[in-house]
Amino acid sequence: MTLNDLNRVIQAERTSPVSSYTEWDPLEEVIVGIVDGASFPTWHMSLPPVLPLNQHETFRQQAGRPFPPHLVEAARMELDEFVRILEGEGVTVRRPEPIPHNQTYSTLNWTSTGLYAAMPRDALLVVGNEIIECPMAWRSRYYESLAYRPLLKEYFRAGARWSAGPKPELTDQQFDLDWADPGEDGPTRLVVTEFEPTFDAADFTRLGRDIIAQRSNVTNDFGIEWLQRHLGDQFNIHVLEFNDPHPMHIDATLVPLAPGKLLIHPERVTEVPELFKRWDVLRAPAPVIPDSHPLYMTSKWLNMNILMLDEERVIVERQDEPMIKALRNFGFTPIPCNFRHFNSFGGSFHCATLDVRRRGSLQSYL
Ligand code: DAV
Repeated sequence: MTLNDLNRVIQAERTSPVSSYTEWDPLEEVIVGIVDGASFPTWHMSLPPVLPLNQHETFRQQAGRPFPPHLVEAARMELDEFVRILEGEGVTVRRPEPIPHNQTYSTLNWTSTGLYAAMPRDALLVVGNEIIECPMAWRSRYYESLAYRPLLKEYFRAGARWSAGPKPELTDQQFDLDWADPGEDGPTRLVVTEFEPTFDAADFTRLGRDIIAQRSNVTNDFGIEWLQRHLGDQFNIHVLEFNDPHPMHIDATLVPLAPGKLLIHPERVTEVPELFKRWDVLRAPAPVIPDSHPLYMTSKWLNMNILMLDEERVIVERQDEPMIKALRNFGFTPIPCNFRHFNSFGGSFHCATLDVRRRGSLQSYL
């Protein structure tokens, strides 16, 4: 074997189709979710701690049935526009496979139907060249990662590392059966217990060697500890607490945009965390989604749930003029895309994507 051959072998071993350390390195490949078969999940006590109050009755009544077809169709068209924009910006876009979300499945202890494969950000976590299937706390999301299995197998074969958190049993012991709403001003009370590790990837945000996490109604200390030990000493997970009585997912609360630039929720983040003391901070402008627009699963602060294509370009909701203006003034180049109908399903551009590959290497930014 010549030295050239040897170099080629070493190079092949080093390349992985999965490689992403931050939320802002130049984006090369992304998974965009799909709304096919999106279905109201089987009702469970893990839902009310995070669903808007005015949706509880709808979710109880519609459990196991499809979301309204005209809303699903409108969201699908917006996803198609989003994909065209990403491809136009030079990003490779991949999609999951549709799976039957309204089919009843069971474990040894319980039965449920599913939800959707619209939010790859929740189910899968990319850290470096590794892609991790998350041990999600909702019974309705137990098999969600199956929609991504064809991609996971392909990435693994091409050199990525592929792993999964310990599959939780999600028995009643996993949930605080006495959970009662603490109210908007009450102390945060989380519905998930420490019975087994659970986490959603969207409770983590990546800044190279440092990863910011929050405990939430789906992410417990056990899950965060599992992830820290799994990732090893190269990474440092910092757990922060916010002024959010119903936490689920950090990506409408604390959003690192680029090195030294942080977007924060003006009410949930009352004081800039010590870690970010040297960063420039943008307080998110108030969201503009009208009250008449259905939001099944979240607050209106999805306006913060943006996707960075690199340290300048950022995808923003087309009708969200205050956010477009604020980001431009903060030094970014906003690229508008219609996404309000997709928002109805519980996320925006960050939730709807998983950045599989960004050009860049492991660095420290804090
Ligand atoms: O503001 O209701 C949205 C997070 C979506 N992953 C909120 C949280």
